[in-house]
Amino acid sequence: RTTGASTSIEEFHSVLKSSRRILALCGAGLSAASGLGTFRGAGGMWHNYQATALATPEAFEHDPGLVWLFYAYRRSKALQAKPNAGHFALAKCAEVMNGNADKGEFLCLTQNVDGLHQRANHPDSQLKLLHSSIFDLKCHSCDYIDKNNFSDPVHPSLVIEGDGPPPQLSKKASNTVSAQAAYLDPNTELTIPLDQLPHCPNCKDGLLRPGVVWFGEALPYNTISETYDWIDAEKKIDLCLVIGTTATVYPAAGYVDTAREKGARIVVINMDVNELGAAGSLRKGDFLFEGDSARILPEILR
Ligand code: BJW
Repeated sequence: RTTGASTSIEEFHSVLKSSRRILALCGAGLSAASGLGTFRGAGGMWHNYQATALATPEAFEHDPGLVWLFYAYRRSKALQAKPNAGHFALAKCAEVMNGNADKGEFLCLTQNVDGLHQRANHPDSQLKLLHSSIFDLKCHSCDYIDKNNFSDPVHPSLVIEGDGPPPQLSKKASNTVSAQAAYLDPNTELTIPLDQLPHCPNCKDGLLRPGVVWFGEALPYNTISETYDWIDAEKKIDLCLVIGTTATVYPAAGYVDTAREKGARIVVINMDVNELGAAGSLRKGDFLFEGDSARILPEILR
């Protein structure tokens, strides 16, 4: 599926030099070198306890404490992590190209919610958080939203002990099939009693939840519309960098095909190129760099 793609950094540099509009789609693999787990594949943090069981509104409605523990753990890990050389290389590229008519435009679409792009000083206007931020909290019942809440623990009942995921998650995960079945059983006990979970300071009634985009939920309206404005501009896209993502979750993955339709060469940077969705079919003119994006991005974006 990757036949014909070039692996030459030299060749890439000469294409990069003449590129005026660059789109990047980032995923969890970009933050792997910062010590944060991915979702799928080898080392996928949800490998044992099914993404779909934890990242849906239905899961939250069924056992909010379990879902909160998953997010409290990831918030805490993200706060301890530092942006890596890949985040910095992207931020620098965006800054150099930003607002300079001669040098072109760079837009980074990230599926990551961990805040590491922002901490690498990626210019805000060149960064779209497709799945929002793990540091936003919102009410599950009313419109209340608390943005950039970096408190850790996020609530006294959500203290994360030790280094690994909370044991409640591992227990449910011991066998993914039966865990899923148990999970859907309305008679299972709640992981944390409702009155001990964070509640909305506005309506008082509703539970607070992580402000991320779960399966079945719409992506933030402004983010999508600004992304389409950029992509649909009457201009060619020269390059589409697909970094550390399986490109299997939509609509994010669809931007790779759209960029291709707008003339872009696809550039895949991934540790494991065997299981890629929308970015899997590379052809002549495309590029493929297999390995850690924290090592590859600084080399290719030099
Ligand atoms: C390295 C590395 C190293 C490792 N260096 N590489 C068709 C069209 C449109 C939608 C759909 C569709 N079919 C189905 C849908 C619905 C659904 C969907 O896409 N499902 C798919 C499973 C098929 N999509 C949705 O529900 C979306 N919403 C939607 O469509 O709304 C419609 C709507 C409109 C109007 C009203 C209402 C609804 C929402 C999707 C939300 C996804 N959310 C999550 C959780 C976010 C919060 C959180 O973080 O917890 O987003 S799921 C999870 O997957 C997370 C990620 O951002 C996302 C993508 O994962 P990613 O980043 O690719 O990670 P991995 O683990 O898959 O890959 C890591 C890669 O890194 C691997 O390739 C490794 O090899 C590599 N790697 N180390 C470089 N060091």
